[in-house]
Amino acid sequence: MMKKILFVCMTLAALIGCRGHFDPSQVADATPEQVERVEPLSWWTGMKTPLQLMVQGAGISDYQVSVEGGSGVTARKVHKADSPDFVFVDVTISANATPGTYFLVFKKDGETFKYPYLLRERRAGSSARTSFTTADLIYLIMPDRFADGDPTNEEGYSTLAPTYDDGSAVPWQIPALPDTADRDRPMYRHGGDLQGMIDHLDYLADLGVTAVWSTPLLLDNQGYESYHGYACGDYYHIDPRFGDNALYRDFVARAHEKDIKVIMDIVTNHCGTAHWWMEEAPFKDWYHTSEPYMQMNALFSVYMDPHASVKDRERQESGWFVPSMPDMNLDNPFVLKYFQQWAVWWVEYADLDGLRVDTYPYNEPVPMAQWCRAVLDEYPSLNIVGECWDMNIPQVAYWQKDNPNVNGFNSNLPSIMDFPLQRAMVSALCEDSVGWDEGMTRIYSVLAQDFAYKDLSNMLIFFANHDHARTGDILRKDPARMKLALTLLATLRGIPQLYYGDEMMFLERPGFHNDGSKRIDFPGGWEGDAVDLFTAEGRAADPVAADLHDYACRLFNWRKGASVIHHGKTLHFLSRWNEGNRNITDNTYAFFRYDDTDAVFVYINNTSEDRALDWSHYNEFVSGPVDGTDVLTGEAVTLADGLIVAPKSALIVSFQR
Ligand SMILES: [Ca+2]
Ligand SMILES: [Ca+2]
Repeated sequence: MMKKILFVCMTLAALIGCRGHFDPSQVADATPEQVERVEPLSWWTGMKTPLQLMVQGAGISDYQVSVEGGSGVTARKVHKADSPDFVFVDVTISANATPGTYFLVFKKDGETFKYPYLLRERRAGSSARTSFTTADLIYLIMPDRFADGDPTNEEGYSTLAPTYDDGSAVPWQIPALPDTADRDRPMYRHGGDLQGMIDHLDYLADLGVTAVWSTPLLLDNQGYESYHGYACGDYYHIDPRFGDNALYRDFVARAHEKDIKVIMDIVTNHCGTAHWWMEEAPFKDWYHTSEPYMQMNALFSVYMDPHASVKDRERQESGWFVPSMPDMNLDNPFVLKYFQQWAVWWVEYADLDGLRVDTYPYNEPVPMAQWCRAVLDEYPSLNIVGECWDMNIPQVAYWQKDNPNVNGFNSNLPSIMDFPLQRAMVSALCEDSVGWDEGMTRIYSVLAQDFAYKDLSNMLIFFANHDHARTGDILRKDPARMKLALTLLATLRGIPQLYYGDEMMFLERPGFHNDGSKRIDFPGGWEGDAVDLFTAEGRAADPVAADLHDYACRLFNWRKGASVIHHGKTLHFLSRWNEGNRNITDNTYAFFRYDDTDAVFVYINNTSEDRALDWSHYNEFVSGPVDGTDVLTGEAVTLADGLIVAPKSALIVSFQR
């Protein structure tokens, strides 16, 4: 079905008067053919990031471009592209520039037309915005699978037309959206959206969530499997099946009202084959060619391997992620600039609290490091976490800001995802064997390599995300093991991230086995769902979900106020000891998180038997019995020899030093 909605911005020109010699009423508005697109959609006064507009229109490179209206804004330089249908305009915005609507004026052989451009006033304190830290619990949502708050938008027609602050229409043609909604099919759209996320902010706040990372919400107009959003079709518009730009901003504002931060998922490495610029790109090298098609090799070692071949590096850097996702060429300075100001635009427009960068090491490393620096120049306290999916600790460490790499490379990326710890956690918790390197020893061994990381406080820890099998399935559908996973997430060093539904051990949808079936619909997110796990009444019908939810709720709400967990050091003990001339290993793990005044003792019993605490084993930290508080029950408890910890359970005790 092909429908087009044209937003022609006649009203803007008429709405706002201009000073100076330029009289916009005397000049024709650009038609959508003359100026099809200007990005960024708008900008602000008082920004550090220099503005470079991308203008698309038939034969636009034949025109001279100037800026009229207001004061203090000029077109400094116009760059031609390979295509005559694009120009890039460097715009100078002086310190005394006034906010309001300006006009891009295009002139050629006596022909003149104009295009309105909105310069907003920057919100006070914007550049000093703070971000997600170890004090947060990040909750990862896949919007299509979370909750359907607006059943009328499934075909891509938002209930809200995109508008600027002043109510005028944003010029955008909503493309035909071919992928259909069908909840019976895991790889199709299911209809979850921004309104659904807004509707359940209270659920998140009650759980102890203080930040939301959602998988991409921007337009993904691929014909199939578009629900995940990672094949972008338009970097400046929210997919109408999720809502629109204004609703995204509303979601952030409402999240902030509940002290929940919002982290945007950034994909610079690739777009989708249905992206508008795949019909005509500004430059021939805007993205890496698919002729011949080159598949990326997922080989991050090429950047630090002294023996790496050029061939392997080329495939890593320039190969396509999959045939439906063209690989962007960040070595083209206009592409890099495009993505730098795009990220800044979304932070500023939507009032974001952080960024998550997808497939980080698939981007060209040096331009991507410049991207990070540019974003952080604008927002020095913003946190950015990169997906560096590798199990090799020195290679993961390589990607963190200021890591002393032998080749001098500095990614400028503050935070990295701790994939080695993720694998250790799920492997350990489903193992009952007690070989030297098995069970809980895996976690001990991974954390023992923390010396490799530049900034431990910026390790993002998790036991699952949207690319993994459901942890409940891996942990043999055992709620007790799931509680241990939640315990580790809440008490180990770093910034914890929980994947939606893991608080209640969501399992893969039966009868299917693909990415979509692991990304199941949150029960209760759709009208008519048989079970509603968003509410206590609904959970009452599912005792396992209710019990796990209660456990997670206690744990994460306690963690919110436990600054020793946010900032404390770690002291951990290997559970292996001598018995005669033999080493005995045990499937337990004990550690302290501590600072000068407070401590938390965590003991994970991953065995199938009771374990009696050998408290004197830890006497280098504290000697003699200690009175503390059981974090899970709130009851007083004395840490001493012989304290019993039940099978497959955790003891978490906080005490004063
Ligand atoms: Ca919907
Ligand atoms: Ca790439």
